[in-house]
Amino acid sequence: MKLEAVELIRLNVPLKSAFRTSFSSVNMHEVVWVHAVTDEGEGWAECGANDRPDYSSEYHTGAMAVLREFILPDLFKLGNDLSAEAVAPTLHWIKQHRMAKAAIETALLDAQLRASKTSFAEYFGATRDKVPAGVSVGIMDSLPELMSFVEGYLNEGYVRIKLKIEPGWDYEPVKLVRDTFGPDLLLQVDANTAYTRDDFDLLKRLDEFNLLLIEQPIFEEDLLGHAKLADYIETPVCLDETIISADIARDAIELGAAEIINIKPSRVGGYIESVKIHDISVANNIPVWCGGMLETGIGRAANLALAAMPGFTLPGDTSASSRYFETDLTEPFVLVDGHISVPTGPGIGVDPIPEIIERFAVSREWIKRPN
Ligand code: NPQ
Ligand code: MG
Repeated sequence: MKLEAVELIRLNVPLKSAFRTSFSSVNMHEVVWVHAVTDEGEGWAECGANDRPDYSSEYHTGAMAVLREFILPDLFKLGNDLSAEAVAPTLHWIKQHRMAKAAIETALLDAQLRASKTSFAEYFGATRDKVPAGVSVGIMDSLPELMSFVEGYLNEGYVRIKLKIEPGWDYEPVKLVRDTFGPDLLLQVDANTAYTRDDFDLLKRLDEFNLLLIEQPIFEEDLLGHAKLADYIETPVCLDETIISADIARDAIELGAAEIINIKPSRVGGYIESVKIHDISVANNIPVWCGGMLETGIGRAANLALAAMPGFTLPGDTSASSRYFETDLTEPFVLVDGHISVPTGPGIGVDPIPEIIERFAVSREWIKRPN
């Protein structure tokens, strides 16, 4: 395969309701798409970076710059020796920038698999044609507002509720949701690193609610702190922001810092590394689930294929398009009896809708193979 050109598209997609976490509150989802044109066909992918370096060190304009200045020049140089599998080894000299790397690796994987008429699900060895859907519920201004959203999602059929927490918004909302919807509700929390080692006793109080897991309670680089917390509380500790590679996943598991792992392909450098983390986790009996970055249909399609792999034994943040958007930029992903169907078509299995791209695009830039 040979890379001919890449289009970087910036899109501003309004959210149906504000999404507040311990690190931001947004009502517009700004996203970058990577559209790869090769001699074997075209591929599409979504960059997981936010517009600000708040979830991770990466952000839109930074990701576009590293693609433009370092990543794409190297991939053009590969000529016909390019493949999705060649991306990570070729770009190994570039430190971090995993979300930027993941975006081009995924777009090339989409082009490669569309050409070979293979779906992402087949490429990953997925074993399910639909996956159970959880939903991530942001921090709200009041408990009644939270309850109305949670009730709405349960009425839609979501099989698992994830509550965003932060100091001052933790024990009460969790207690109210557990007491209101009962002991059988699959319930978990996500702190996005909002607590410290001084909060262990506060976090231990959440043990009374029989949560599936507590996600990323403290600073992402504090592996030992998560291992100590895992020893100190009953609720399983799940890592998100910390797990940026298969090597870190292996160490976190060995240290006892990761009892469950949230796999986000963009965060770990792509789907090929995600499969490695899946395999390491299965080998160590560590459950994994597919996390989300508020993806549009282009990113959501690929995540659903990954979430259909055998080791993804917990419901993911693989929610329906309607969780975030009035209008998605591909055919919408719809919740049916708490599940979402895995695309079966070649590559990611969905196509962007040109007129909707036009509605939300704020910039489009082509980077062509140098002569
Ligand atoms: C998480 N995802 O699991 C992330 C947090 C996140 C579904 O909770 C814009 C603003 C994009 C906030 C992407 C979910 C975001 C965002 C992800 C929060 O930690
Ligand atoms: Mg998280």
